[in-house]
This record gives sequence, C-alpha cells and structure tokens, in this order.
Amino acid sequence: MNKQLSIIGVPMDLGQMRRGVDMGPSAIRYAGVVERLENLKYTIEDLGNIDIPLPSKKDDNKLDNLRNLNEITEGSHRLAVAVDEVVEKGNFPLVLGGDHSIAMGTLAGLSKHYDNLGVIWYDAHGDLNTGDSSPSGNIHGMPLAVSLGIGHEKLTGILDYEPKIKPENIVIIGARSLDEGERVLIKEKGIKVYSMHEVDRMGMTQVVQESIAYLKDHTDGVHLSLDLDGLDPDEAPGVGTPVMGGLSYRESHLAMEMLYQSEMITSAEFVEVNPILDEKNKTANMAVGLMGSLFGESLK
Ligand code: 5AB
Ligand code: MN
Ligand code: MN
Ligand code: MN
Repeated sequence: MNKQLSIIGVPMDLGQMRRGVDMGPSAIRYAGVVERLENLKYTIEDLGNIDIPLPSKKDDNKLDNLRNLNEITEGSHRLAVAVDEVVEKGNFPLVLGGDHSIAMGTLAGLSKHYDNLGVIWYDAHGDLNTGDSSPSGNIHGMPLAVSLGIGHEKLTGILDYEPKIKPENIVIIGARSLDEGERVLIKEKGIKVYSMHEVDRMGMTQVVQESIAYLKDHTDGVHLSLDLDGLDPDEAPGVGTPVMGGLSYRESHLAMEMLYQSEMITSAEFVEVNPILDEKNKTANMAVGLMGSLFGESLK
C-alpha cells in the first residue's frame, strides 16, 4: 500500500434532498481518521475541503430531471482537479463525502492516470441512473452511469474526456435496490454485480476473492467507492437512503481486510455519511473503522 495519503473532504449535498450529508467530512474527521491512519504508519496530508457551490435559488432546477446540475458539475470539476494533483504527485487519494455524486469528480481525476481503472462499488444501489431513468432526479443515483459515459454531457464531460471507466472493470457489491433502468443497463453492459443474494449464498469471502481475481488480470489500479448505505442501516443508520437487509459490520471488515491483502487498491472514497441522521456519530465511526481495515489495521 502507498504510505503517503492525501485526504480530500467534499461537503456535497446537492446530489440528493436530505440536508446534513455535507457535514460528512467533518464527522469523519471528528471520528479520528487522521490519528487512526497515522497509527498505521501512514503519512497523512489533509487537504481540507473542496468548495462546493450553493444551490442556486432558480435552481429548484430539475431541468432534464437533474437536480442542481450546474452546481454539481462545478463541484465535481474542482474535486477532479484536486484528485488529479494528488495522483500526479504519487499519493493515495482518500476522498470523504458528501453524497455519492462526488464519485463523478473522483473518477474523472483518477482515470486520466490509468488505462484500465477498476472500480469496486460497495453500495445498496447501482447508481446507474440517468435523467431519463431516474425516479428521483437526484444525481447521487447516477455517478456510475456518468462515469461510463452515459448521461448528461455536462457530467460525462468533466475534465474533457470520456468515458472514465469501462463496464468490464466494475464490480458492484451489496446491491439490493436497483431501478428498472439500472437493471437494463447492467444486463446490456455485462456489469458484474454481487447482490445481497450472492453475498448470502456465497459468503463475503468468495465474493471478494472472485472480485479480486476478476479485476486483477485486466486493471492497472482499483478504486474503492464505498457508500455507507451498503451496510445494514442498523449498523450504519446515518445515511439518506437506507435499505434494509444490508452488509454486516463483520462482512464489511472482512472485505476491507481482504482488499488490503490483495494490495490492489490505489484510491478510495467513503460517502453518504449524514451526521444529522446518525446516532452518536456511529456511521462516521464505522467509516473510520473500515478505513482502518482497508489500510491494514487488523493484519499489522
Ligand atoms: B446512492 C435511487 N436509485 O436514483 C435514485 O445513495 C436511489 O448514492 C439512489 O447509492 C441512491 O434516486 C443513491 C432510488
Ligand atoms: Mn451510492
Ligand atoms: Mn447507496
Ligand atoms: Mn444513499
């Protein structure tokens, strides 16, 4: 694992409608992320937070069923530039959300540096909607589609290249709430999905082993995009779109430990932590604990 980490906070809440997720980066810092990783002998540079535009007042803006399109495009662009700089100087980018729309910016900044960036999407949802298929108009349900080059050109064109990633380089883990349009896209593009059904049947060990084997051959870096709602809401209640029947604490730590051992993760983001909806910062603490495992804590 790269021992030089750069933390980037992204106080973004424009991709969905519950207030408070913009405070996710503060809650995660408060939960002790820097100290936790410094204890594992990483050198941490905290770059602070990206400036996110305020929602424009005219912008009850659901033009094309894309709420806050312009502000999210601007914020994503700023994040992409910051992530690009971190990779450029050889550090590991660790991005703290904010709602999951930020993944568009993270992947835009990352993928310039890879021919075949792999992505592990740890989430209850597929985040594969477009303005046309979305039931909500919330852009946090779209970043994986956008990164595949599917969606509004303002979003797919962040940093002026597309697509950012290829369908065969994606693994989704923990899915249990997919919209109709997302199911169609998954079939059409042949995206690898380990839904809760597969996790239950195969166990997390085999799911992660297969994911690693699948990505190992043909990727030159792997980004972990971890939406805290991938976990069960009993264990991670501070999320805006909870779905029952999620991944457990133990399964999630096991997954992080195995990813650490695989030595293939080159960047990560932890998103959707909403301290307003949380119980005593439980979800931010969960995020920091999972980072501990991802960076080798239990195996040192
Ligand atoms: B999250 C839903 N599919 O598009 C939609 O939390 C939920 O980043 C999206 O995974 C959830 O609005 C987005 C119904
Ligand atoms: Mn998500
Ligand atoms: Mn989700
Ligand atoms: Mn969510």
